Amino acid sequence: MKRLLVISALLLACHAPRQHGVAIARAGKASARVLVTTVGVAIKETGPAETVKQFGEVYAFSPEVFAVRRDQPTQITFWNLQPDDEHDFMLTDPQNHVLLQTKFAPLSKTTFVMTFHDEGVYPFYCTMHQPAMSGQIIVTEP
Ligand SMILES: [Cu+2]
Repeated sequence: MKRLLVISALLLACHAPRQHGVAIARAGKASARVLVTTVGVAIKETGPAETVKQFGEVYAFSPEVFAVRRDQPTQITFWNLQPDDEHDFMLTDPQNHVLLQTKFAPLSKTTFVMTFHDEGVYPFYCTMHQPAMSGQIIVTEP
């Protein structure tokens, strides 16, 4: 009987509720910080004109790949450096379900505190500037 109780307790511990997904807030305490900027790689105002003609305007997130730790609240701030271009940010989970979609106005700073509860690769995109303006958040073990 005692043995059965111990096994039951162990099973309960293994099935203790654990939060899945990602918590996204606009503010809060964070123990890590990442700053992501938007970069004009080839744009109509400054060229190179031949590149814009061939590829269209090309923008990128910088950094476009970064790592965060699972269960660690991480402040992620976006600076849209373009004075006259809007960007957006669509974050998905590893199964491509959309977790967040938001816009960044020209010359804006936008901050989130994100806490990922599952390890994996989380793709993100600016849907206005595909395919170049894309990236990934890699969630690693704590
Ligand atoms: Cu963009």
